Amino acid sequence: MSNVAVIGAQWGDEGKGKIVDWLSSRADVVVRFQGGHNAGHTLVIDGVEYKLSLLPSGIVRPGKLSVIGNGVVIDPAHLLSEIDLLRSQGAEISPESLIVSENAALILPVHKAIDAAREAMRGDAKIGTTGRGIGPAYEDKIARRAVRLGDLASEETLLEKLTALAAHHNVWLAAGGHDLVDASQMKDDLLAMRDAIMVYAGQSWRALEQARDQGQKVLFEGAQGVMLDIDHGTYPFVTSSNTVAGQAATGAGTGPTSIGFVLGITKAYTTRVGSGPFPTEDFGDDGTRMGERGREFGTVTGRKRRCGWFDAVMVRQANAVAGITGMALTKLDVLDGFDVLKICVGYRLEQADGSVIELDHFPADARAQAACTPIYEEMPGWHESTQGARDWASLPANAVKYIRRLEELTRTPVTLVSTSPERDDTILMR
Ligand code: 2SA
Ligand code: MG
Repeated sequence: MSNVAVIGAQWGDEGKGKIVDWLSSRADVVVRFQGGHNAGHTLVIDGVEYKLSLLPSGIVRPGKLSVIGNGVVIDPAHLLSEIDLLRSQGAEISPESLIVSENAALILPVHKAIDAAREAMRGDAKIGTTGRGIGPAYEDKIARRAVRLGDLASEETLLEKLTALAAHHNVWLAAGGHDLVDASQMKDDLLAMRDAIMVYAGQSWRALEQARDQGQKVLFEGAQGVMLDIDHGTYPFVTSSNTVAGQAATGAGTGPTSIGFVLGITKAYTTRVGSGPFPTEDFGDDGTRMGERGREFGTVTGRKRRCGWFDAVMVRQANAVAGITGMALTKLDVLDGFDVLKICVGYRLEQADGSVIELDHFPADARAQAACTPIYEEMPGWHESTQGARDWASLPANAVKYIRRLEELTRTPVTLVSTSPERDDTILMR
């Protein structure tokens, strides 16, 4: 196995957790490279359920090195509580098994407050963020005023940076009638966590350099999905980081040549949480059935996910921009029992002059994205159960046809198919 990057190819929640766990059992190093605790995976190992949102999935497996790369935004209080929770469940977490990049930007309580205030201001146009302060923390990073993990080492540096940060944010907070933030209070709160957290501070690039020198296998663990990418997604209804495979290198401290295979996790239908365009969303019985059969509720915020048909136009585009080598098709069993399956193969878009054009790609403009209506191709469904299928031969003929058609339309091979949350209910293709 070469080094693998796992990327969600839709809007997150594609079922990365199971696949990442399966791959992390074969890797030596597991690294997160973007996002923060807005991600959420549930892993079930030997009957114990672990909920992870910031820590890499390797953390629950003895003998693996977990790395939180520089591209991640870290809420230090959350990091410590997640470590405590996993420890209480028996995971062994030590500075030998966990390295957190010293140049990762921190999420502070002020970021969470700004996230909430902005969402309230947006009203109906709200993005539907996870409310974790992710966006405002990335803004500060890009604006070069972020406090980074390594800054905790010096009380003086910390106070200096927090003073500048408070001065910046208080202007806006005051104007909106919000509570102001106090630099010295923030400094004291961070210093109270310093000893517990700094034992893990290190260089993610060095961990990857060592892995390379020792011929170890690295798994790059993506969060969210390509359509939530800050550049390539449904902007502005996106998260504030790059979620594509290119970011795996940048956000971990290595180069693109370190990544051998990019596995795109793709649900056999489509879901989305939060607001924003979703051309194939189904508001009728079919969407309801997908939501119920697929138990489509968010891991982080518990929100109900919007459901709809597979969008081959979007996934083809996602596969191209994310550099996806092969797809893992998940939750195929949720489609059991449908008479007819629809696949989106293009969009219709009405122009200002009333004429209608057809598109073979998802447009960049937000208005156009929202106005796209899907052009569907229909395929016969199957009534047999695919749940728990472990080999290609046991899939109904129509399920095989469906998968083959998705490969053609997205121009990407399906590398594996997942037929239940159980690790072994996975079909490896070719
Ligand atoms: P934010 O909080 O600024 O990142 O929110 C911006 C938008 O991004 C969406 N978002 C997500 N959508 C689906 N899943 C997410 N996390 C997964 C989970 C994790 C995963 O909860 O299971 O699959 O890796 C996630 N995180 C952010 C959010 O709904 C807003 O639309
Ligand atoms: Mg998830």
